[in-house]
Amino acid sequence: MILDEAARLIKDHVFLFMEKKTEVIAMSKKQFHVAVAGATGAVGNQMIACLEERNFPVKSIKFLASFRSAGKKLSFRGEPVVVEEMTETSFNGMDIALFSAGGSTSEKFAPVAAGSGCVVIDNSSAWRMDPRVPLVVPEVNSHAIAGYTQKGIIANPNCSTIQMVVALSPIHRKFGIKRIVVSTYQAVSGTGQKAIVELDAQVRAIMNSQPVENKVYPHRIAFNCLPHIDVFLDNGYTKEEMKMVHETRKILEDDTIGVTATTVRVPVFYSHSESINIETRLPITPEAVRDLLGSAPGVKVVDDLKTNTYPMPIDAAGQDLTYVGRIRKDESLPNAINLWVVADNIRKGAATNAVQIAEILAETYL
Ligand code: 25A
Ligand code: L14
Repeated sequence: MILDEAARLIKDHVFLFMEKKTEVIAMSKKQFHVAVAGATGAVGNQMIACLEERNFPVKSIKFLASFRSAGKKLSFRGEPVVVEEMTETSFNGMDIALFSAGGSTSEKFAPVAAGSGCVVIDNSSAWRMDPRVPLVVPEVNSHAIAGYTQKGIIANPNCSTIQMVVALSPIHRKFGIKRIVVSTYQAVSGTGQKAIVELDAQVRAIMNSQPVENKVYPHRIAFNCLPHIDVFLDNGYTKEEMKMVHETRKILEDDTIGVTATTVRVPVFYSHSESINIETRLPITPEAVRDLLGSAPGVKVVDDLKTNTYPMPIDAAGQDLTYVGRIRKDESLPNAINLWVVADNIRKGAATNAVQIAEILAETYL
């Protein structure tokens, strides 16, 4: 009894001490005025969730979208926040803006925000290849964030590129990747909220023998695959495929890497999957890759054939890690490996990556 009481007292004391300590840390931590542009969209929604979950040091929050959503109420840390229409003056007094409102919106408003002293972390493709704009995946090239001062903008890479470089960067550093051949199996959520609604509606219509409508994609996506993501370019590739080529080289800071991609839309709601084949300069084995990725930041190896264990979109959805499995030798070439890589395109592929960048920016540079 007495011992119990003593244990409780000690516990209370330790608890009190810990509480005091957290208070001191919280007080000494800088806090920031944060704006989320495109707050009502599929990615914006998860950006808000990530800021909450990761306890980002927010002093004030502002949710921006188009006039269509102005006046709508969202919540942040349990408090209601009214969505405002994004205008030229929205960023006055803000420190950091997370953008996910489409390419043309970013093109117009990111420089406006940066001009008013607010650092932009942009999720669109508008600024990614601008040499004055760092393109960042924190696990791979967080040092590049320092370059934000040139334009006040940091670009978040394309979702398919992010998960690929998280898995391949450790391999590239150790074995030198010569060439990447990648095919993607991309979820509809990449296209935004309207595509999530379209897949859902088409599946219901088909199961109920109703007529099927397609407005977002040029063909039905339910029970189908479309080898077509973003627009077609003059070289016969899609823009999504060429983003994977150019962005991978920029992030890995190596223009000698050959990349060829086929990007495919599949009827999955969340998480992109990728079949990746790499050829390396140095001899490589599946065991070495498994070892290396076993301790790589942001990666989880899920690869146990005996129990039919491999990464799948339904398991990756809602998670922040990049899952790698089916690691095996390409028997058609001397130094080559095949892998299967899966990650949540809205979380690590967009929102989580952007908030991770914001954390480093806030902690180290602001
Ligand atoms: O322009 P792009 O690059 O081609 O981008 C296309 C779409 O891809 C998504 C995003 O869709 C975008 O619209 N997206 C962009 N980058 C992405 C990425 N990296 C990405 N998806 C994944 N990964 P979304 O619908 O999920 O998000 C759009 C958000 O942007 C806000 N927005 C749009 N135009 C804006 C703007 N904000 C400020 N200024 C502008 N000019 C948009 O807000 C949303 O938050 P909203 O208020 O326009 O939409 C809220 C709801 O209204 C519905 N809706 C959208 N368009 C229309 C509409 N309703 C009627 N008519 C319309 N024309 C939607 O259902 C939305 O939920
Ligand atoms: O970030 O899946 O460049 O339709 C644009 C197209 C994200 C995914 C980007 C899609 C993308 C997207």
